Amino acid sequence: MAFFRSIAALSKLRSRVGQQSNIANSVRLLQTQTTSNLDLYSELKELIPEYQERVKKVKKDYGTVQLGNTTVDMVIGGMRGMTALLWLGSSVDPDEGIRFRGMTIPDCQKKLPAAIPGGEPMPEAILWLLLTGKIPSKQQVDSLSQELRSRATVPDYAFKTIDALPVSAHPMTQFATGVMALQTQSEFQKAYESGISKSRYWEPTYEDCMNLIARVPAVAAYVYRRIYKDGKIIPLDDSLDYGANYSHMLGFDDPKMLDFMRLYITIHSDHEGGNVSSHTAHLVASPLSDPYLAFAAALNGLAGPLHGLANQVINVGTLEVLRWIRSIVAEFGTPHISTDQLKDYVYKTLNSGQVIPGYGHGVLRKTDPRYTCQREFALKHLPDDPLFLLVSKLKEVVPPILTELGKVKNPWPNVDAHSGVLLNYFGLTEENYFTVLFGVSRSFGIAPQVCLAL
Ligand code: CMX
Repeated sequence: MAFFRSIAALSKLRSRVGQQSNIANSVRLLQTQTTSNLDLYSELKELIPEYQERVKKVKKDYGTVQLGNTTVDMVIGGMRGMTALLWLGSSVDPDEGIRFRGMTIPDCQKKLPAAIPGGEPMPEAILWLLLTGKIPSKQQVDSLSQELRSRATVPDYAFKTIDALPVSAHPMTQFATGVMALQTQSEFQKAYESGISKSRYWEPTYEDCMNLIARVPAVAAYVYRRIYKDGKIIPLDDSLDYGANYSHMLGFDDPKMLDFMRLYITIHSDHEGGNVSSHTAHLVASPLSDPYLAFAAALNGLAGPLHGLANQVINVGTLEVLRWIRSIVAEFGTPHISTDQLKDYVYKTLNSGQVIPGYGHGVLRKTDPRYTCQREFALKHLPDDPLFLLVSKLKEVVPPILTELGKVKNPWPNVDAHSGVLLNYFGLTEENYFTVLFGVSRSFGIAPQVCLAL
C-alpha cells in the first residue's frame, strides 16, 4: 500500500521547513471560512480560476524547492513517507489523524450542518468543504441535497448491466460494473470531444462528479437488494438527504442508522492521497480519463484484500474485525466475558500468527479519530449493546499487549475496529457488502482531486 505524503499536509512541517509550509499555504484554497453562494457550482466558478493561478505561481516561485530525501525503504515500502502528491481535500497527521481542509472530525461535528438537532455532519456538507475549503450554511447544504436528488436518476441499462452478472459475484464487482455502465453519460467526454478549452475542463468534470456522487447510492443499494433481499428494490425518497436516502434504499430506516450513515460517509470520504483508492483515482484522472473511469478504477483498488475488501485476507479490515469479534463470542458462547478471558483470546490470536484486526496503522501513531467518533456515537445510541461493550473492553486489553510485543508502531485502534459492530447493530450484517459502503463514501474525496487538479 502506498502511503506517501501530500503537499496539503506540509503545514505540519512549519517549524522544520518554513519554505515548504509557504508552498502549502500558497496552494490551499482559503480554509474553513463561511461562504455566500447558494449553489456549489457558483462557489467553484469564483474559486477555481483563482486556484489555477495560484498553482501556476507556486510552480514559478517554488518549482525547484526540494521536498525531502528519498530512501530505499520509502521506495520499497510503496512510497511510504514520501511527499509526492498535491492533495487538497485532507491530510493525515500521525498524531492527530485526519483533517478535512484543516478541520478535525470534532471540528466537523461542531461546525458542519447536521440533518437533525445535535446530529452528525451531513455528507453534503463535507462535499462542500472538500471542494471549496469553506463551511457551508444549512441552507446551502439543503440546496445541495436537493440538487443531488435531482441528479440521482440511474439509467435502466446500468441495472441491466449489473443483472448480467451472476448474483454470486462479489458486491464490489457488481458495484464497479454499475459505475462503468454510468460512464456512458460522461459530460467531460462529450465536452472534450467538442473541443472545450483547457481552463474550462473543470466544469464538465464537476458535472460528472456531481452526477456520479448523486447516482452511486442507488447503484450500491441495488447491488445490496439484488444479492441479499431477493431483488426487492426500494426507490429514492425525495424527502431525505443523501446519507439518509442511501440507508433508506438499503432498507434501514431507523433514524439512528440514518444519522450513522451520514457520519460513516463523512469520515470515510477521504484519507489523504497515499491510500490505494484515492491515489488510483488521481492517477487515472491525470490523462483526462473522466471521473467515472477514475472512480471505477479506485473501486477496483478498494476491492483489494489489503485495502477495503479484506475478506479473503485474514488480517485486515472492518469485515475481518466483525468476524474476529464474532469468533470471540463463539469461543465463549457469550459476549459477556472477563478481562482475563479476553486477554487469553488476544494472545491466542497472536500466537497463531495473526495480527489483531482493527489495531495499528501505516501512518497514524495514536487512536484513530474515526474510531473515537464512532465510539462516541455508540456511547450515545447503543451503550448497552453487548458487541459494543466487547469492543470497548478490547480497547483496554489490546494496546498493552501489542506494546509488549515491542515491534508494533501503533498499538491503538483504527477506524475498522468500530464500524462493523455499529453496522451489525442496525441490522446491516452482510460483511461482504461493507466495502461498497466505503466505496460510496470515497466518491466524495475523489471530487476535489479531479475537479481542482486539472
Ligand atoms: N497486531 C499484531 N501485530 C501487528 C499489528 C496488530 N494489529 N499491527 C502491526 N503489527 C506488527 C506487524 O505485523 C509487523 O510485524 P513484523 O515485523 O513481524 O512483520 C510489526 O508489527 C510492525 O508493523 P507496523 O509498522 O506497526 O505496521 P505496518 O505499517 O506494517 O502495518 C497495518 C499497518 C494496519 C497493516 C497493521 O497495523 C495491521 O495489520 N493491523 C491489523 C489490520 C487492520 O486493522 N487493518 C485496518 C487498517 C485501517 C486503515 O488502513 O485505515
